[in-house]
Amino acid sequence: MKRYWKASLVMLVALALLLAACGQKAASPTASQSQQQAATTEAPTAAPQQVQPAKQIVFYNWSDYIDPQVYELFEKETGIKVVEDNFSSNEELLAKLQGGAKGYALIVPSDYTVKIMIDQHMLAPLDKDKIPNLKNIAPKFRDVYYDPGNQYCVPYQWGTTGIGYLSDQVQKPDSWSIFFDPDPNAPWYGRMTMLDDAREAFAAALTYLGYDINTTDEKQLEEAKQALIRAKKALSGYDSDTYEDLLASGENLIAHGWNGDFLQAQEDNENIAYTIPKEGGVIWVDNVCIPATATPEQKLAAEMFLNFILRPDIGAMISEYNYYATPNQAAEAKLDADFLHDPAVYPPQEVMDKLQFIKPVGDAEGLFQRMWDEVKAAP
Ligand code: SPD
Repeated sequence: MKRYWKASLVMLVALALLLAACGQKAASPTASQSQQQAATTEAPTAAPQQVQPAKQIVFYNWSDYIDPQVYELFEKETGIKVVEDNFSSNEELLAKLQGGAKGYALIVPSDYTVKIMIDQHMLAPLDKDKIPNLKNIAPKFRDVYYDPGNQYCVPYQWGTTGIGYLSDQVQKPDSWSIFFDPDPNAPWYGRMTMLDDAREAFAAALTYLGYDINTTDEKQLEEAKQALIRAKKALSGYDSDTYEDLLASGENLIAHGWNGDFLQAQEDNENIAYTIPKEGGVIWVDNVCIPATATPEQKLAAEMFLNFILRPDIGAMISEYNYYATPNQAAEAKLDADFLHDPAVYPPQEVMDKLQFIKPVGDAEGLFQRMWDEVKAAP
């Protein structure tokens, strides 16, 4: 159900991007000295003009990742409308912005993609004076390798990548072999999906093979590619947006995916379960950042939104909706004990020890992409 409200907004996004480009402004509040300066760089001798926040901003986000009520509350409080557009993988987000897309005020890259974007000067540094609620971020999310001191991004949610399944029809899959050594006679053969995501798909295959998920060794990557091609025969498709719904409806029995998405889908089918195979899985942190292409007006409105979602009540509302863990310790304090003790959200230490972060691999990103294209093109 959650995605239907969004479908009706799709048409609005194009219009919103257009309006965003026009730099429309909301009535209040006023901006800081530093933004006044940014807005007047073209005419340094002229009297500084006050930057007003944009009336409407576009948030480029993963699907089903925020409670739509957050937008309503924010608009009520500030007069600023947030319109959402969606992407399905970090690589799609990166390619879109590298391709020159403008008009987005907020984006949600994962850890390794934040690093790539910072290195490529694609993000605007945050004006922390505008985001006092940054103090709510838990210390371990402040000095992250990809953005030390949260100079560019606000940590949004964190989670894991593993396997979701219908527990009334499938025994708990304890190994990635369910994908990479598929049994053609199993009832789930042809009723499984994998994420449509190069780095995530290779991470699953490399973990199964016992390799580092950030390897750049061509022989290991070739082995992983062959494993992915073997798995492909047992899949109904690659999907990063509706895979949990396809489980909930019973169309599929097993899916590679992100923990919170499966937990959300339990609202529609209580038999959905989530596990991290014995070989391990991926751990990640998604972050909300402002693209360097944002206008001063969009940036100010975006910083107001960042401060809003960092409020403890709003942070808790977001986790209650998307079932992902929050890096916001003040919000965490407001969440139910059941949520905080759910091992599918907060894996126990022995599972945490088997999780790896996807990291930037420099020039080898191209190798991953080429091999992924070969997997996608394989019969
Ligand atoms: N439905 C929202 C899912 C967000 C997942 N982002 C995680 C990306 C890790 N590579």
